[in-house]
Amino acid sequence: MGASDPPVPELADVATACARRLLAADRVLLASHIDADGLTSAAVASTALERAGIPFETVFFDQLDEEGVAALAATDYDTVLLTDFGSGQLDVVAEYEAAGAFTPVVCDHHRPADAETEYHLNPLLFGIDGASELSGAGAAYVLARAMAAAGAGPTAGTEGATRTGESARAEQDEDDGGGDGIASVPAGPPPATDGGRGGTLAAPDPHNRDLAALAVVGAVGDMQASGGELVGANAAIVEEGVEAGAVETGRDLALYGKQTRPLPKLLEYASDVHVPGISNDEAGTIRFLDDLPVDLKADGEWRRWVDLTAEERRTVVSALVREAIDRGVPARKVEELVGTTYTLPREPEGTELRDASEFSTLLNATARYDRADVGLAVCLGDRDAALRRARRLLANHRRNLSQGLEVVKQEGVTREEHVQWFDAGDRIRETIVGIVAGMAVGTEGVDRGTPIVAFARKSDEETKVSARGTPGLVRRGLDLSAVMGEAACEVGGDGGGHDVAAGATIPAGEERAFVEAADRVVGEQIG
Ligand SMILES: [Mn+2]
Repeated sequence: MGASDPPVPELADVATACARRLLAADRVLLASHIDADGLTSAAVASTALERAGIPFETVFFDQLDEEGVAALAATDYDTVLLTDFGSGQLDVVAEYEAAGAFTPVVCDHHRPADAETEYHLNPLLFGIDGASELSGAGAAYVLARAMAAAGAGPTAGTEGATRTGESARAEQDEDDGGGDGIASVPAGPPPATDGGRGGTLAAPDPHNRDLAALAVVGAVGDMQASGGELVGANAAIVEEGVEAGAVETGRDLALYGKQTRPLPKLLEYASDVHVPGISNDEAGTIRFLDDLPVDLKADGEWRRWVDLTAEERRTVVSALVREAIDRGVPARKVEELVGTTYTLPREPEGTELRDASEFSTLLNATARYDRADVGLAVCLGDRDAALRRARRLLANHRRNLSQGLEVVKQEGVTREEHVQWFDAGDRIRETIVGIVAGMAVGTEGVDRGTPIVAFARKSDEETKVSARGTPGLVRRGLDLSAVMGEAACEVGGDGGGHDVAAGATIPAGEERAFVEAADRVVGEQIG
């Protein structure tokens, strides 16, 4: 694939049209979603604008509702670029467009509302799955590539979107529900810092292919690699990133935290594949590692996975695989211990930024606490104040998670026939209750073979619901997106998400009725 070929041919024409519209603007208001995918979307789009010399301002919303669109319309920007949202709100956006408030350029991967607009880049309109094949950041990357190509010289392009895509809906339940405010970030490049612009963006590519690194972080943060690797259009973007030297892929231990976690914690905290005697078992993990011919410490500090030699890594992986088989873990699960990893080679080894999955977690930690400005600055290369702040937010996030897990351990879960549940009230933040529920699965008293439903107080009027399953349950037919959608609908709420993780918002006081409905629907799916 050459640098001048479009990364996703199906989207080439619409991307070119959107790019030309943006390049013709005097200035652009960029609005994006507050989560890892939305932050990376904004970073990709704003870098492309900056490189094209178009002045812009960036704003974030945790939800683009009618009020939000009105706020965009109230500015005096004529061109508004929406990333990682906008399609689902197209009915509202189109009304403002028709009234002459602004020209929208929508770059999204969520299910479009029943309305049309001229500049609408969405994989679902072209038969590409927006839940597994292209993220918001990936769509922004397609746009950024088209902007580089259109800026370099005219390319032929026609429009003519047809609706052929399957509907999809992003997971709702990890959204930061913190407020309905609009978070504004100053226009232009990040403030100059002592270190200047660092990391991936320190070596700009004339074709914007270096931005693939951020697109990969967004896709991973959007849980699009949950099957073990990125596929479809995402994989094409990975390939471009590799060609540009901004991304590396490899086969390695598929556990979270290879860059930053102390070796025992890497294994102990791994929850995707449950290995009895190691997962959630501190003493067991140490015993397991102590038996291996690998030094666990260097200069009195725990070593991390990145500190191990290739030989040592092989030793640990084969011992772990043997242990898993001996402990009766099914072969299919054992295979999941090794997967495709996405590394950002221009970021320093041993930092969160080096690993796409750890990078996305760092971004989520800024987003969940209403600090989109911090996450964006890190994406844009600030390796000083913003990175320090992001790390503090992540440490705080981890503290909140472990306190949340304590709440579940102390209060326990209630078993129904097909689901188990707990109501955290306001003892766990509603923005993290889904993650806590996922972490609780497999701990004492919480069954791994049953979906878990968690409630947390959102406001006096509303309760947040999060549900988590396992890949094994999904293979048996569990679809929590449908469960959350149907059960929420029955009690006057709204829900959706992924098959393995989903969420809903319901009226306060309807928790019991919701559990009954969810229990029934899960029973229909896997009973
Ligand atoms: Mn997204």
